[in-house]
Amino acid sequence: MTMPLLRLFFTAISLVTADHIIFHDAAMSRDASNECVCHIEYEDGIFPTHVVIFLDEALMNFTTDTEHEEEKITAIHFRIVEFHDKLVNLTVTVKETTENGLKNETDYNRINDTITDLMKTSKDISAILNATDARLEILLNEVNNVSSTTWKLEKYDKHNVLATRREVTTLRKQLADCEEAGGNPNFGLPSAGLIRPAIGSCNNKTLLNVSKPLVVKLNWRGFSYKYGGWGKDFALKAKDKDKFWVAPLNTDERIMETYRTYQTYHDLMLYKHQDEKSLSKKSGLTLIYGNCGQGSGMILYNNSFYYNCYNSRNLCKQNLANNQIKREKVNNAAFNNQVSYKNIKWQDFDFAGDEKGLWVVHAAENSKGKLIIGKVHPKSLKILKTWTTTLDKSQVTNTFMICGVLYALKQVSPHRESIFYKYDTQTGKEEKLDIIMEKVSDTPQSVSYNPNDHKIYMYNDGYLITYDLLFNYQPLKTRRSVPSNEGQGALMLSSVGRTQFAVV
Ligand SMILES: *[C@@H]1O[C@H](CO)[C@@H](O)[C@H](O)[C@H]1NC(C)=O
Ligand SMILES: *[C@@H]1O[C@H](CO)[C@@H](O)[C@H](O)[C@H]1NC(C)=O
Ligand SMILES: *[C@@H]1O[C@H](CO)[C@@H](O)[C@H](O)[C@H]1NC(C)=O
Ligand SMILES: *[C@@H]1O[C@H](CO)[C@@H](O)[C@H](O)[C@H]1NC(C)=O
Ligand SMILES: *[C@@H]1O[C@H](CO)[C@@H](O)[C@H](O)[C@H]1NC(C)=O
Ligand SMILES: *[C@@H]1O[C@H](CO)[C@@H](O)[C@H](O)[C@H]1NC(C)=O
Ligand SMILES: *[C@@H]1O[C@H](CO)[C@@H](O)[C@H](O)[C@H]1NC(C)=O
Ligand SMILES: *[C@@H]1O[C@H](CO)[C@@H](O)[C@H](O)[C@H]1NC(C)=O
Ligand SMILES: CC(=O)N[C@H]1CO[C@H](CO)[C@@H](O)[C@@H]1O
Repeated sequence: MTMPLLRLFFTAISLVTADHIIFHDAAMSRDASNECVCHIEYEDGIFPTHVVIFLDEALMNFTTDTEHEEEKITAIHFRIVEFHDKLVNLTVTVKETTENGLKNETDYNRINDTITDLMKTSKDISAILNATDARLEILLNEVNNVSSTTWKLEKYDKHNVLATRREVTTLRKQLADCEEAGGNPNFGLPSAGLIRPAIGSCNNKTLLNVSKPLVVKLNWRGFSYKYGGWGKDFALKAKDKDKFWVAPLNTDERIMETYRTYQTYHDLMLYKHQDEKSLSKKSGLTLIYGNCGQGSGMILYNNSFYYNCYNSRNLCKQNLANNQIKREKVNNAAFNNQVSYKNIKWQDFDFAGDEKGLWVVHAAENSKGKLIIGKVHPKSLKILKTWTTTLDKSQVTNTFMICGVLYALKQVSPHRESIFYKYDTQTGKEEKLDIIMEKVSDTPQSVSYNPNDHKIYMYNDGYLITYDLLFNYQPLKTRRSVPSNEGQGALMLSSVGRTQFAVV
């Protein structure tokens, strides 16, 4: 008798905002070959992405409006001080006049002018106050509207997550029941199809596919800040692994002058409680950029921020705990936009953090622009070992590392990239592949893998985006008494984009 094989079908059918899972009503079924089968689909547009975009814009508007109102209030303050001074002077003059009498017409005119002036000032002030009141009321209404929208969003979100969890639990139970009914000798062990690849392990962690993109947010500086990077702490089991960072470059698309970190996803979503680091220094009237970053290859790794130092072939590292900056030169490395990625400026160096540690990707003056992978010592910033690939760095849009394997991207259309190449630093083997990654906009300025949640973080023309990963599943020999060819290709859903909202 052949044992029933457990299978989970995963069909993604959405465009950009795939974020809700629908489980088919039909009870767990068995197909012709006696397999337990259940279907999962992603449905488009359930999560109100448009509401998030509206909140983004409203928040941006508030910041501008509030600054505007503050300016007006400062102006009023000065006029009131002036009014007060004039009033004091008038009181003195009137007192003198009552004591000594009016001497002549000049005296009288002087007092008359002062009174007229005061009346005019008082009118101006009340007009400004009146206008400010009205404007403040509108602002207040808008704040109320936004907070109720935010509240709705959160409420929606919690329900969605809970519902999804309930569905997953039901599904697990159904699969277990089905497996048991088939007399599976592994009964009692977790269902094979639902095991996620272990965080930190590199056992057969071969990338097989990526999900649709999930647009998390626009960066905090706005639409015009098209270059930059974002993500979490990419060091395996980092102490603060839920901390987010967002680092938009200046609009010159070169200098990283400032970046922000957020302790929680909630804070990131609402742009709240940020810790902002400023890397430029003022000297008199000029700004000094020596400690600033250059290009979009930065990452946060083990609570330090790693980046290419401005105008140099140095690697820089800022310790978030004490703000201290350390730098180290990479001899012979191409720098200052000499060998960047394709259609991306100033990214001569690209950091990555994975299960195996800290990496930096670059090219060298004497490597004819070939992409070099360097293993970096996190403390000393020294490059411990390098691997030279056959790829032209300038022909690749971006790269990321998983378990010491470099994956490289190239553009196939404005909304699609292909992961077309990989290089294994363990074996020195290169391979071609073709995994399509959809984008919301043309250019992926920064693409990084996070070993702590198996997601890819992309900074896509100012939008912050994540992808879930599908790894190849290798059935364990002890798990099935009858090995099947089909098991080899079965997909495993490593994690679902929407679960991020559970952090709220
Ligand atoms: C990756 O998944 C998509 C569906 O999201 C599918 O159309 C595509 O064929 C898959 N690619 C590979 C290489 O399996
Ligand atoms: C933001 O301001 C712009 C310009 O004044 C306006 O068109 C837009 O509706 C505002 N957005 C929100 C969400 O208040
Ligand atoms: C008040 O009187 C003093 C002395 O006469 C003069 O210097 C000052 O400018 C006056 N202030 C105003 C606001 O007119
Ligand atoms: C008016 O009286 C003031 C002193 O109170 C004096 O300084 C001024 O010269 C007089 N003007 C005329 C036109 O007499
Ligand atoms: C007082 O000043 C106002 C404005 O300058 C003028 O219109 C008015 O005629 C003056 N009054 C006298 C009595 O001069
Ligand atoms: C204040 O504004 C209201 C309407 O906005 C207007 O009717 C009133 O005349 C204004 N008062 C002043 C002193 O400008
Ligand atoms: C709140 O904003 C939304 C989106 O612009 C709008 O449709 C709605 O009418 C607003 N509600 C109030 C009470 O202003
Ligand atoms: C992170 O830093 C701590 C000390 O601050 C160290 O013990 C740990 O090994 C580091 N982790 C990685 C992945 O480098
Ligand atoms: C570490 C590990 O589990 N490696 C296995 C990966 O899969 C191949 C077969 O596809 C095995 O031969 C390896 O032992």
